[in-house]
Amino acid sequence: MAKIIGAKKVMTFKEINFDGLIGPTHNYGGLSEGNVASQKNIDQVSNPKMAALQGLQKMELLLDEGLHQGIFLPHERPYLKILKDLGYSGSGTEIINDVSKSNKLLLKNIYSASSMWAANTATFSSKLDSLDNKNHLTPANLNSMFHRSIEKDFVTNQLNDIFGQVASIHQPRPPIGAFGDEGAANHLRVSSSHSKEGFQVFVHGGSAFEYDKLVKRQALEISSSISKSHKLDETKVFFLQQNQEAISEGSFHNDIVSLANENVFIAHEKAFENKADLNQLIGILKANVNNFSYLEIPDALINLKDLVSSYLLNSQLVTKSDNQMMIIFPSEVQEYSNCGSWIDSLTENSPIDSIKYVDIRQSMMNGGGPACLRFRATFEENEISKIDASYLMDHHKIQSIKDLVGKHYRDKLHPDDLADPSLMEESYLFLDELTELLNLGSIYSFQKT
Ligand code: SUG
Repeated sequence: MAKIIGAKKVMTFKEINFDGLIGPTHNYGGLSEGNVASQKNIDQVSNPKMAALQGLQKMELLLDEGLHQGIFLPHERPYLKILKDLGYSGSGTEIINDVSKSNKLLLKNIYSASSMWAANTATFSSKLDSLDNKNHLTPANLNSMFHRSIEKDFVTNQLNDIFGQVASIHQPRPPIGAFGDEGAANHLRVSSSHSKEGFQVFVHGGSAFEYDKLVKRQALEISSSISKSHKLDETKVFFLQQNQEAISEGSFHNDIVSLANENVFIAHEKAFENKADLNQLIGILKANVNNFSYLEIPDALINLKDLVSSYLLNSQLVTKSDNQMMIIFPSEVQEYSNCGSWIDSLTENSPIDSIKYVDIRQSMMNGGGPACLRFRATFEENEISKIDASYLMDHHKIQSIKDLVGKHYRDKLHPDDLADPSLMEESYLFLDELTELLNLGSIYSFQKT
């Protein structure tokens, strides 16, 4: 019998974004050293309701543009488990009363809604890039800041629940000293398209073995270990060091000074420490990636200070379902004329087709722009159908979450209010009703006791 030779199956990969739903305890605690906005806005009054609605509106924009959109749930805050581990005991109210008297800073830390910045959730590698042909995910240990380091256990559980059928989920890297990992915020993938194998750029602050006063959140050793355990093809993996001046000016993550999507790579002139390493990388990408487009922002046009306060490059560059590229800027960039002149020529000078602006001011005031609020992955359509659908959004679900936010969230919150035990009750009630709305059962520890 004659052999029937079918056409080679073309795999099409689509982008999916998971945003961190902004939790009811969003506040300006001033917890992140090296993060200019967090330090500047310490002890301002936040509006958690507006924050969550702004985040949900950004998700709606992506849905409207035909992209897949999911959410990560807010974490259980206050996180009493940590306080119990530290020796506090009694009822929730007793514990909150005790810690608010003895250690206000600890109270702020266990109340932080920082899990909203989903770019720091994990590092993702596509099966197209892994030698074992599997998708890989490593939850970030977020070891540099106490309030963020307490995210990793719940993150690991959520990643297993959401992506367990489509990816190998690794354990976070051990939380030792300077061996920090801040996830996808320090990782770029450049490829001819989402459906083609890509080049990986891991960006780090330096070696964990080199002591420095500067807070360097991503250690070279961690980036390298992720590359190994994700079984990436070493010939296509690059490690670039963040420019130390950029870190000291407030670029605590690389996604504040550079970004990439498919064949587009944009960086500030001072994003990376070593120009020779960067030039070598650009040469390789030019030679191997179809229509590769590198755009460098000169310091003379937009200096680091303006770049960091506008968050121009913390924008979300996405490929829509019609394969057109869209960039989503935080509305703050419109206050900077130098950013405006650069944006004006963007669609002519690059493969980017359209530009949008979002108002996410509540998150921005803590140093979280459009790119910080989302975790991005690429999957084949049949894999997307294996992602736990409870976490996937449509307009109807977003409206129901908005209604729940409207019912439970405060519109004013000062860090002093964290001492009020009724905030704990309100927060847990919201999370409980949210898990009911999404049919998730009991996933928080307060639901299990
Ligand atoms: O880790 N802010 C976050 C902002 C994270 C931004 N993420 C990316 N660039 N991908 C951080 O510094 C501030 C919390 C406070 O001060 O209350 C905070 O954690």
